[in-house]
Amino acid sequence: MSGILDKFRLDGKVAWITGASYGLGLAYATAFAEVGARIVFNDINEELVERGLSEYKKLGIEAYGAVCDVTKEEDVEKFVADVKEKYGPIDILVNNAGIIKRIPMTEMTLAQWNQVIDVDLTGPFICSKAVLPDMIKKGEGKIINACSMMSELGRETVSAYAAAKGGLKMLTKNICSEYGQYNIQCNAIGPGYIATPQTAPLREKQADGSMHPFDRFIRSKTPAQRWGKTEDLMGLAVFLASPASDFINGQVIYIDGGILAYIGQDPSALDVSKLQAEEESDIVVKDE
Ligand code: NAP
Ligand code: GCO
Repeated sequence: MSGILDKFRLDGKVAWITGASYGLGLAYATAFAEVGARIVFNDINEELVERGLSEYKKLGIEAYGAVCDVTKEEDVEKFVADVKEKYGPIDILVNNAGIIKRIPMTEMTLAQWNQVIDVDLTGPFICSKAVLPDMIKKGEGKIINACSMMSELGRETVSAYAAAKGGLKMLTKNICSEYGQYNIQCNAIGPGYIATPQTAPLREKQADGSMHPFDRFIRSKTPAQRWGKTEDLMGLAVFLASPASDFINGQVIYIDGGILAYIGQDPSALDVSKLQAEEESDIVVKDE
């Protein structure tokens, strides 16, 4: 009989993490590699793929990376076929690639709305559809979706993102419902506010050196009073990708330092002097 820790291993499994050149995707991939998986990833352009490949090399991980837009079905089918030819069928898919546009709904164009829905909701549909037939044949498979606080909560300026992440929660439940009979588990990770480039605009210091009001706000909403780190998500990712979670299906598990459990405190009451300064390296603002 194998021990409990063996159930968390991914030896011989092919794990595809979408949009995994940096940020949360890189963290998931790093964790999977540590427990034995073969890592394959895609990203939206050559520059990002190169950046990813050099990150994995630095970490001692032999990863396969290629350009592939998750919103383009032909690109995705080609990526999946190439991986199958090189390493065999994909055992684990993490639908990690995502974008956000922080624009008030009345100012958001239809094109901007569609772009967010395409990447954050239709992308996971396309990628899951591409890997499911081989998972069904094999009689096993794991799909992990990147949900969000916005799968449960609304907030000003993120209408398309919230609609997509709420939809992704239901796609998670539906994949579970349709394909659970083939020993395929589809669950989601719902990160709270994690320090990555995606959230850098919300943490940027003000011109006078003071905290960004949203930074103060989110710490006052988080019992842990800090932003999450990418490492905070690694354990759950391995669990959901591994046989240790074989009877968990259709769930969204939130890693949010307690945000969803807490009504929050008055932001002005936060003792800022006690809060740790964020790593400067996290504050790389991306265009929205
Ligand atoms: P990120 O830093 O923006 O990384 C996502 C990656 O996906 C980027 O490399 C991005 O490229 C790529 N991408 C964008 N569009 C793509 C497409 N059409 N095809 C392929 N790749 C594409 O995001 P993150 O902060 O690591 O977050 C990863 C996932 O977790 C996202 O789905 C995000 O919504 C979700 N999430 C993040 C947080 C958080 O606090 N950071 C919280 C909850 C949920 P570009 O850099 O060119 O956009
Ligand atoms: C925001 C967005 C994201 C968050 C995340 C929360 O509030 O601007 O919701 O930037 O990072 O998805 O889980």
